[in-house]
Amino acid sequence: MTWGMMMNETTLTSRSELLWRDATQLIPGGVNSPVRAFRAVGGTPVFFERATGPYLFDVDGRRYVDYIGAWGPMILGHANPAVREALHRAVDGGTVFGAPTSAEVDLARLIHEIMPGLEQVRLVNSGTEATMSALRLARAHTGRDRIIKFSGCYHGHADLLLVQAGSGVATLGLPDSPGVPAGVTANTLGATFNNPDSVRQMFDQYGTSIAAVIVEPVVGNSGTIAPADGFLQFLRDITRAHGALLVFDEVMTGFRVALGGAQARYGVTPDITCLGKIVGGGVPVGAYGGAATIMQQVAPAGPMYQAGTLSGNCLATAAGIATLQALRQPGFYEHLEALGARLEAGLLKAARVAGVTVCINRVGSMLTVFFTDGPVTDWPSADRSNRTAFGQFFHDMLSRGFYLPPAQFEAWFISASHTAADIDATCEAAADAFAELKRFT
Ligand code: KE4
Repeated sequence: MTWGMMMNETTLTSRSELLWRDATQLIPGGVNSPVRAFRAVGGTPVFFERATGPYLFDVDGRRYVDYIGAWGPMILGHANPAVREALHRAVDGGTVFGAPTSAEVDLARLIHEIMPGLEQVRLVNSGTEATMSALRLARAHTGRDRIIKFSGCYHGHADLLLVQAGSGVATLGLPDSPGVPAGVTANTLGATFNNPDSVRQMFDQYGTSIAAVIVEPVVGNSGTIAPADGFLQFLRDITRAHGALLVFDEVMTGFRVALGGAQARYGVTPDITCLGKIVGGGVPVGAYGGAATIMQQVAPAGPMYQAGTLSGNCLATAAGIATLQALRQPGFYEHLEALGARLEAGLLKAARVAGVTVCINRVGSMLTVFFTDGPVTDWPSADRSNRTAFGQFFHDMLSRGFYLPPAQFEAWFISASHTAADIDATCEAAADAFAELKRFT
């Protein structure tokens, strides 16, 4: 099969092409979130009409094994029966009241039980809202203005965080988005993940004016990058020593890399935790939380303002509660770990046999295949990946019925609904895709 034939095969999704033509006329870039537009890999995005378990079905009825999982939320798999039942029950009683409900208390209690460091938690509607609010809170609590973030980490699209971001910003090569005034990012300092000296330099220079360090404790938005031994504890120690707050952006890692998130997996408790994705079970939910002494700053308990019409709505709380309850089942994360290890081993073997150089980083059920020799420990090393090779691999796998994130700098996600047979079929397809790639490079 030639590369050209593969492209024809991939783009042989006629209804997708028709829909794409309308979408690009009516929606900026044809999508409601940039990374979906295939800009990094080329070709026409596939339009989907339904999903169940680990499978997506496109508008032409083709089935794909899904490794995006809606970019993280679908850890149980698509259309999970318990989540559907909870949503059906909720929707029959009304979707949102704009007034307190018991389900909001139940979800807050569940989050606290799973992540005890969140003595209090505020629900919002997206990960962006969670991180934006968390940093406003850190500034309010400390009375300081400066923030440290890490290159290649993406924390949503709030103005102050669109600096050296990862995910779609890195994919689209948008160094710093237009429309963000210089004054807004002037207090956002950039450091390098897994590089303590880059953080020390900032504190040496700006120590008493730094309100917080925000970090993806396991980076997902440069592709998957695990913290080096001791790095998270180093951040915990240096922020405490300088009176700054440590903010874990666990929008992706929360309930993903362990039930209690990265803070449980690595035994480091931040001052503020940001959540999203899984906590909503596929319905828009974000959250931020921490010690009551800090959260008491948040209106109406305190002066730091943050609000949201649909925060804690009945559908969000129903789906979130059903999802978190399912994650607490014994053996859930052991099962995900086994699937992740199986996929990693199978992909490494497939690449080795084909003679293709890749570096695979994995933490539990999130992983990334970098087309570089590695190791990949930070954004600069991730950035050396061969984007063209990734694009060819992506389209070959897509044509074989496997839907990977359409960008090198993203994480693949495995759900509890994936089977060993799905994993093995993925590795078999990858063996052929790597072999094809070898022919072109
Ligand atoms: P949302 O505002 O998209 O709900 O969350 C922003 C966010 C915050 N923090 C982390 C660690 C995140 O990964 C995200 C969003 N992740 C991207 C994928 N890398 C969402 C996909 C998209 O942008 O369409």
